[in-house]
Amino acid sequence: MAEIIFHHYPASPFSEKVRVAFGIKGLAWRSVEIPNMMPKPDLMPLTGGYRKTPVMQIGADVFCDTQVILREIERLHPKPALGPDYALAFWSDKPFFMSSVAVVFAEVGDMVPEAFRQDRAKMSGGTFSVDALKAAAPFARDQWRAHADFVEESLSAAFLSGEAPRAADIHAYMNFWWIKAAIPHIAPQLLEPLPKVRAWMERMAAFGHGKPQAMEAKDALDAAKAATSTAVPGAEAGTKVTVAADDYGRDPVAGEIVFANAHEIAIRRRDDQVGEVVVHFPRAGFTVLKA
Ligand SMILES: N[C@@H](CCC(=O)N[C@@H](CS)C(=O)NCC(=O)O)C(=O)O
Repeated sequence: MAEIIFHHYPASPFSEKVRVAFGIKGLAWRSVEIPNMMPKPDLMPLTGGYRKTPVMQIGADVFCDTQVILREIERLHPKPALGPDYALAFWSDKPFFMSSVAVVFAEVGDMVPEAFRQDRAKMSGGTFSVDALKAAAPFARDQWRAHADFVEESLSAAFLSGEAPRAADIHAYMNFWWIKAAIPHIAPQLLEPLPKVRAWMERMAAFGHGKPQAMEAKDALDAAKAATSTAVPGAEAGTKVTVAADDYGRDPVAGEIVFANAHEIAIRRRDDQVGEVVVHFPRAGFTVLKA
C-alpha cells in the first residue's frame, strides 16, 4: 500500500484530530507542511480547488475533510478501532469550533497578519472584524464553557466511551487542544473548572502523533503522478459533477464520479503536475451538482 502523506500545518486544530488518530493507531506517515492561508500552489494540483486543511493523500487518492480522512484511516488500519462516532464531528466542528474561533480570535485577532484576516474573511464569505469578535467575546466564552462542560459531564471513565479512546474523544479533544495551543495565556482560566477534562487532555496528548517523517511538497506531487488510484468504480461512474463544502471554503472541485455512497463521493480529475487523481469528499456537509 502507498504511504500516507498528510498535508497540514502544526497549528491546525482539524489536523490535530488526524495526528492523534495516527498516534492512537501507531502509524507511520509523511508530513507535508502547507501554508495556513491561500495561495497553496502545491496543494491545488492535488485537490483541484479545495483549500481547507488538512488533506490526506495516498498515492493518487486525495482525501479532503477530516470526515473522509478518519474514515479511510479506520478502513485501512482498523485496530485499535476508533468506531463510528461521526455525528459527533458535527458538534465538534460547528458549534463548539465556532465558539472556539470567537474566543481565540477575540484574543489574538489583533496579532495575526492582515493577509490572514483577509484570507479568512474571503474563505467565510463574511468579514474578519476584531472589534466585533471582541464585543462578542463574553457570549462566545459562555458558549465555549457550555460545550466544554458537556465533555466534563460525560467523563466518568478514562475516555468518553470507557477505558479506550474512540473517535468521540478525538472530536471532543480538538477544541481543547486548540485553546491550549493558540491562547496559552487564557487556557488555564478556561480549563480551571474542568478537572476531568484536564486529566483526559493529558491522556489524549500522551498518544502522540505516530511516526511522522517530513516530505517536500514537490515529492508528494511526484508520488501522485507515479501512482494510480485504487478507488473502485461504482454504478454512477462517469457522471460529471462539481463538489463543494456547504459551509466555508466553498470552492467547487470538478470531476467525473468514480463512486458515490451514503458517506463519500470520489471524483476523477486531471492536472498536468499530478496526472490523473481521484479526490474523495464526504457527503454530509458537501453539495454535489451535475456539471
Ligand atoms: N470540515 C473540514 C474543516 C477544516 C478546516 O476548517 N480547517 C481549517 C484549519 S484547521 C482551515 O481550513 N483553515 C483555512 C486554511 O487552512 O487555509 C474538516 O473537517 O477537515
